[in-house]
Amino acid sequence: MLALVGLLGSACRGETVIALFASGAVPDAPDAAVMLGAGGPRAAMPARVTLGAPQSPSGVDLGDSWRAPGSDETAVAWGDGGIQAIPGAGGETNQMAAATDDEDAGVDNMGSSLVVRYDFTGTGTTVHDRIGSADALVLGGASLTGAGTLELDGQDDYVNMPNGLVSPLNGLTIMAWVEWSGGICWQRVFDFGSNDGGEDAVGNAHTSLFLTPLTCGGRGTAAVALEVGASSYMIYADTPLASERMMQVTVTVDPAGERTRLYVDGQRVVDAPVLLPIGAIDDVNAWLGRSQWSQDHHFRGRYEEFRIYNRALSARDIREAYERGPDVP
Ligand SMILES: [Ca+2]
Ligand SMILES: [Ca+2]
Repeated sequence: MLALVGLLGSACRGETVIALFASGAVPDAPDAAVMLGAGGPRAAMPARVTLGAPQSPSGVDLGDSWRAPGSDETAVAWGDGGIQAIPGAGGETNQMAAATDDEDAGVDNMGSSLVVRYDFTGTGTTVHDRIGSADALVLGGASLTGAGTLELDGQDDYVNMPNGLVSPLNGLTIMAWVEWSGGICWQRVFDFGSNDGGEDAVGNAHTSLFLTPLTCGGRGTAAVALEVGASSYMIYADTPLASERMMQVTVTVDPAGERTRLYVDGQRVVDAPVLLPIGAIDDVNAWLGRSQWSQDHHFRGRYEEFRIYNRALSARDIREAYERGPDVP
């Protein structure tokens, strides 16, 4: 049995790459051990460190993986920051080899899983939820265009959604049609969480589930992240989101497969063996276009549609949704 444990640290703002961990059936590795590769890709023998010990490995890149001798278990580097373990995050053996392909796992009841839908129709500053009662409010001076869209100015505009939309969910899909106008890193397509400034304020994030079109630092790509205190799960795309073009972006968190995925225009661009702990989010600040962190800039661009589904949609579902377009749930 492989215990897949997450990593923590000062991710998000950190520069050091981190690791992931297998423990359990690895020969000579007690359950409390972390397998850490520090020798670059496919190192033959990972070093072992103790859970909780801060580490700043060098020579490790995101996506590097190692297989322990005599074991089917694989460790993968997948984040930034120091290393610590999250207890109780058990998993199946051989997670990497078992990477699932759900291309054919589409189902027909996508609509029944849709719990929040904003189409941004109308005028004024109320964004109506077309599924339930989770109406949202536009703040910062922006207002609905009357053309089924919302423009945010990148200065102070954002959308405030009701509390508690995502933390009760088991699986999750967040899907949006947005046109990003580019600009500085760490903008947010969405950010669900909390910070030390309190509700409706910004500060230092306590919890945060977000999608950024562009990370700061050397990587400079789009990323999905979940921060819980000092812990951070970062899942990177290979490129930033394109700017000046309307696109569908979709994040799924799949507890069954213990995976998080990012899709752009119906195509899967990231498939990470990471289960984001959605239930750990204190989502009192549920925003489009605004970060929990006070130093981050607001999103500049246009929203056409935003949806929350209460399960991880399949690749086929997401492709179908993309082909139908933003106005056809
Ligand atoms: Ca729309
Ligand atoms: Ca709130």
